[in-house]
Amino acid sequence: MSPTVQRREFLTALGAGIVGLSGCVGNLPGSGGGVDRTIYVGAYHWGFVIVDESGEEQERVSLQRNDVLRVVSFNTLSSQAVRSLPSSIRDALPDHEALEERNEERIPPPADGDFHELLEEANEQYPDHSLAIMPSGPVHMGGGMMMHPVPLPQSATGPVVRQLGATRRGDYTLSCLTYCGYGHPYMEIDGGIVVT
Ligand SMILES: [Cu+2]
Repeated sequence: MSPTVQRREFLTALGAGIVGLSGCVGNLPGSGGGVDRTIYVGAYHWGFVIVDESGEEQERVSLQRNDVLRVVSFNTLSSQAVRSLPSSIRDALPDHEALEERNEERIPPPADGDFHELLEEANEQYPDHSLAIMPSGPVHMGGGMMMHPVPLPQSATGPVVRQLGATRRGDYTLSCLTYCGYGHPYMEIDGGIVVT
């Protein structure tokens, strides 16, 4: 099993039971103070789009140790959640065709069936995602920045906001822990956040 698969199974098995690791300070409504960086993370079939506050898409987010990161995450299929975002963020989101093209660049083609059909099927049958952030590489319980899986259902009425302390240097992976069809195993960004 790859480290990624192990990590996913591990987190899926423990679910929300792993509270208490450093870095996850949960939902702090109204606590705008102390945030060093805000990113918007859109989940789609089958990947994530990261947009910074100025409306620029980012491949990677670099943080300094001890920065406080605010993560605003949403499902790109959730029209209500998307509508509630600042317009600069909404405008930065690639359209569905552009996202579909990314799949073909990143994900091995299906042995039978084609991408488009599998995507339509996923949109209908598995429209929900989730987002977890965890240290890249094999599972370890040593702490570091961690965002426990937040559900990102298509039916959501708004984005989910979390704040994380970048307490430890390293690379962090964003991944979806909710089965969402053919491309689900590829729905992660390894090293999408780097703390230096
Ligand atoms: Cu997903």
